[in-house]
Amino acid sequence: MATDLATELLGLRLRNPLILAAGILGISGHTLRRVAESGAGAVVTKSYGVEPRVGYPNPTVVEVTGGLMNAMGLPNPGVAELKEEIVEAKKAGVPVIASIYGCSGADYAEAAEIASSAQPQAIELNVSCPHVKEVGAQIGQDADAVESITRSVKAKIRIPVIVKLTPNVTNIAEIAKSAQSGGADAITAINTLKALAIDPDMMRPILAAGMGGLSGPAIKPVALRCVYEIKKAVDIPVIGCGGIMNWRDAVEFILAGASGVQIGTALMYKDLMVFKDIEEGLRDFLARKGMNTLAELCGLALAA
Ligand code: RRO
Repeated sequence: MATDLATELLGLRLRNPLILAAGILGISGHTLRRVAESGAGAVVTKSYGVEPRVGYPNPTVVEVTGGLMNAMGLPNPGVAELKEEIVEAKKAGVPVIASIYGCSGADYAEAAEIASSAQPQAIELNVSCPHVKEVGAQIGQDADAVESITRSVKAKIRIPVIVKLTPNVTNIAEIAKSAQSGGADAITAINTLKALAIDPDMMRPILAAGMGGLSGPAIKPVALRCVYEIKKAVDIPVIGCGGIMNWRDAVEFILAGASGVQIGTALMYKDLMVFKDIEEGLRDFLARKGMNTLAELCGLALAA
């Protein structure tokens, strides 16, 4: 039997477990389609809310040791605009996941309902942006809010709901359990880590918004720890996200129990080839280990 990277996730069949993370190349259907055609197994859109948002002024991104910091401020044209982007993205033939945000259960439910009318294959609830007040990590740090928002969304839509969590909490496993109690079908772990960069010459924070979210290789061990802790606490699938740059990183997340991995910052360093590169590396790794499927690898490190 040949090595097969196909992954069963949320009742969907992904040709491989490599998913474009929210926020990178995800605002337009054309870029989503390009990413899908470059080898991703599924793609996640930028986070959309009920109302349009301009986002923060520049600078919104800065490179730091070990990765990038961003404070984009959720720029998006409003979820009503998402439909044509999803229609375009779906032409590539891989699952499209719509990321949405809000500031209350009613808000999330409305955004989810509008987004699902565009027929994405799943919805990802962003309850974890580290630097936009009221619509981000403030929700994701509150276990009761995560549970009730998830429940409100599940009551409104039929497609699978993924909840993307923030690492900026004391006990991420408890938050994951709340998402599961609210009816989440899967968890994505993690969003960016709240961080600060200061320019010594300017004597002020570099990003216009002050604080930002750190992504990239610097956060990989934190993300891996979160996936491991969550997987031990819940029964639903976990999607790993945070600093995955190559096939070895992807293998580590799968060993920690991830059923799929999201890739974002690596695109800034490695371009769209990253999906094919990681796919090839994963295939070779499985063959070297005498395994045929990713399911054989998933969670093996949890027993240790
Ligand atoms: O738009 C952003 O500034 C942003 C979001 Br919504 C998020 O979820 N995570 C992040 O690092 N930045």
